[in-house]
Amino acid sequence: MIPELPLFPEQASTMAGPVDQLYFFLIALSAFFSLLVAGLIIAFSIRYRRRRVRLERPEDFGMLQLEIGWTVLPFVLSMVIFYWGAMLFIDLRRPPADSLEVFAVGKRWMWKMQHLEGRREINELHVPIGQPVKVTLTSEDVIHSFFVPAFRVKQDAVPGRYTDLWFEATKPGRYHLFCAEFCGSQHARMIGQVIAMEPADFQAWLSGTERGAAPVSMAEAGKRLFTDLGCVTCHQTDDSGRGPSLVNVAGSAVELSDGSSVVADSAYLRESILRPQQRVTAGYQPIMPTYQGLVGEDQVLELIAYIESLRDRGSTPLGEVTQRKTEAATEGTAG
Ligand code: HEC
Ligand SMILES: [Cu+2]
Repeated sequence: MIPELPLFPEQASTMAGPVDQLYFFLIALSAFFSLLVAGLIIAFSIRYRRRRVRLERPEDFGMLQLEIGWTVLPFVLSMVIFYWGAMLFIDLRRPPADSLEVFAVGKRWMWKMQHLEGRREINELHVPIGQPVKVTLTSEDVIHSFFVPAFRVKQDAVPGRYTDLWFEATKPGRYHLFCAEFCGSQHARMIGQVIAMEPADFQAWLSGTERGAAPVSMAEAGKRLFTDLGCVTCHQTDDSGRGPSLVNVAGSAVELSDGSSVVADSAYLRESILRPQQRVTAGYQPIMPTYQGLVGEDQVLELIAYIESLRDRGSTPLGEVTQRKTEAATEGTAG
């Protein structure tokens, strides 16, 4: 009747295996040297315990080969650990270009998730298996941390900043989601689930058919906010407004009034909405009001999704909402 005590969480992502291999290698290496050193201490203290005989020529004890050996071996081992760890880290830090995008906002004490297609969830994240998923994180209050042990991924969600992590789930199931950064009295209850589904089931879930009405996409929701908050009064689809046109701004280089330039990534767009005076676009007056406190982080994400959908290309009419995921995949290197 002893309850099962799993020492290791299930391996449910493509990264789980490689992360565990490095971990076990480090454990084995540490165990080997710990036992070696402990064994030698015991063996030597018996062998060289104090006796009547005095050692005659202590200067003979130097051994060049031994010196070289215990210098070179730790060096090689630490380089192996470094290379292995660095390669894994680089893989973990770089979401593949064809990743599905989802958004998670930490808030004491819950996770608010958004899908580009519009479905929202609290403390649950539905994802398809067999496809990389990039989670963009931020926080409305303090630092939280998005931790899915079965996927071997963990990333802080920092207020005022976007961070991200990615994973590719390998088998359907429900996996624990923890907040791994102490964030207040209810921190321990800031838990949720990542639900990995077969791609077809995920599509059905995403389009909301199980509930009837199709959800409003993030870009559509952002477009509504853009009207409701009065952004349209200054930002038109051409440069006739008091503010610059936002068509094609996302991902492009923006000239600033101090002569420098900046790539309009999501962090810049976010700052432009919440603290417009921080970096003023060249050729414009700093008249844009701040929206800090007026919009939540999830709404900022929707506004950004809308701005990123504003593309002036070929058949897409200005202001029409286009699909962002496919664009991100084809534009990986363009910015
Ligand atoms: C009173 C007019 C006005 C309103 C309302 C306004 N803006 Fe602006 N906006 C500007 C001006 C002027 C600039 C350029 C100067 C600057 O960077 O502050 C600007 C800059 C921006 C930029 C940076 C664009 C670039 O090319 O660097 C973004 C993004 C933006 N606004 C989004 C918004 C959003 C979203 C809203 C609504 C929530 C909004 N603006 C409401 C006037 C406005
Ligand atoms: Cu938390």
